[in-house]
Amino acid sequence: RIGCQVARPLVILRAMSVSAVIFDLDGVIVDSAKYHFLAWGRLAESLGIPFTHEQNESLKGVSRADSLDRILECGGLEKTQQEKQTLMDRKNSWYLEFIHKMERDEILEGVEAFIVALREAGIKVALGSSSKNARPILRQVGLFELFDVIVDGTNIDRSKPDPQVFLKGAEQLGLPPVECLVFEDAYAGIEAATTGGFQSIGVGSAQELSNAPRVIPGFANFTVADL
Ligand code: B16
Ligand code: MG
Repeated sequence: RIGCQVARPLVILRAMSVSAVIFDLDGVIVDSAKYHFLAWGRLAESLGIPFTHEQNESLKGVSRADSLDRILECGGLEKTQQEKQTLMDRKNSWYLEFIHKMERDEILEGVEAFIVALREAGIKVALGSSSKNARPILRQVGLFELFDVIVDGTNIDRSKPDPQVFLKGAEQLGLPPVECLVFEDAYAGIEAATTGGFQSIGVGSAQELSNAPRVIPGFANFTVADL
């Protein structure tokens, strides 16, 4: 009992200190979710499977392979591994057509200024994305150089809600998860952060991110002092 009384204030103090911020990419830094929706929608249509915005919402943060499995399951279709690879390649080539046309004005409002302010405040900045296209997207919109650490879909074998992407980020930052704050737009991403022992803030709608300890609509009026 005495041990509990001593430990509790320490935990609270540590939870409040933020030494690094780990950003998700799709839906937090850029709105590429709309391009995933268009590309998956086109693939689903070609297979005769209806694909809605609600389904797209449930694929946020989920890997390409797992997303395809969920879509095929919805349509009651079974494919071989080779056929699945062909379908994923097709979807990705359509997705990349959109990504290659992305402009800097597709960076979500306020997030670049917030990242710059974090760096000025001595807080490290990392990316934790399930996307295998994360590095090209960051380069395309001119944000690549702002990140101290990048972990993406090419570095992990388990996508969100597994915490692997964030745990690798913390490891590369040289920090314990509790000192890192994750910004996420996906329910699966908040789950990953919580399971990994990270602090987290949801970006988007409080209704969709009901598992997040705190939710902000975006970075438009958000400053380092608000952390
Ligand atoms: P790719 P995030 C995730 O990125 C997306 O939210 C998810 O919709 C997508 O399926 C996944 O990346 C894989 O993307 O096909 O580009 O490898 O939100 O974790 O930054
Ligand atoms: Mg996301």
